[in-house]
Amino acid sequence: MTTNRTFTMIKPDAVENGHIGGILDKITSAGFKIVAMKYTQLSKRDAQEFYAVHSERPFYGELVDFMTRGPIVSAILEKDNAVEDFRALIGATNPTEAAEGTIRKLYATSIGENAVHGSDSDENAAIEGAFHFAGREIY
Ligand code: RTP
Ligand code: MG
Repeated sequence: MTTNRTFTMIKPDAVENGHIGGILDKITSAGFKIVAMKYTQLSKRDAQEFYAVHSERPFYGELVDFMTRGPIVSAILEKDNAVEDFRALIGATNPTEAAEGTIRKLYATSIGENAVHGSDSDENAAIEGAFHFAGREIY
């Protein structure tokens, strides 16, 4: 699969723990170019809509509470094969299963509070990017 853009968020746990700089360094050092970025906080409604695909899962309420408890950094990233390469860079959902050197291995706290989001398909990357950014905010 090849694509050139993906969408990410640095989640509230990583912001609280002072890891914005470390995570952005990993992202840009891996060859991703930032084409849109903002520091913002999700409302409950935003988080419910963003994670609607998980609405029947037992962790949905906890996930919405977590993702709205403090600011996040959201960004659109550009690179060849962006979606797949970024998922490799962040590592497994559960940091105890994440490979050495991945962002989640380095910075995540738990399976729920796992430092970063990465889109799981080209289609979702486009939907998620458009959810967070107006066209004029993307360079
Ligand atoms: P993400 O969407 O954030 O990039 O993470 P992912 O694809 O690796 O994982 P996904 O299955 O899409 O789950 C979305 C987020 O929900 C939280 N979660 N908590 N407590 C739990 O068992 C649990 N499982 C998932 C995590 O914040 C996960 O990233
Ligand atoms: Mg996911």
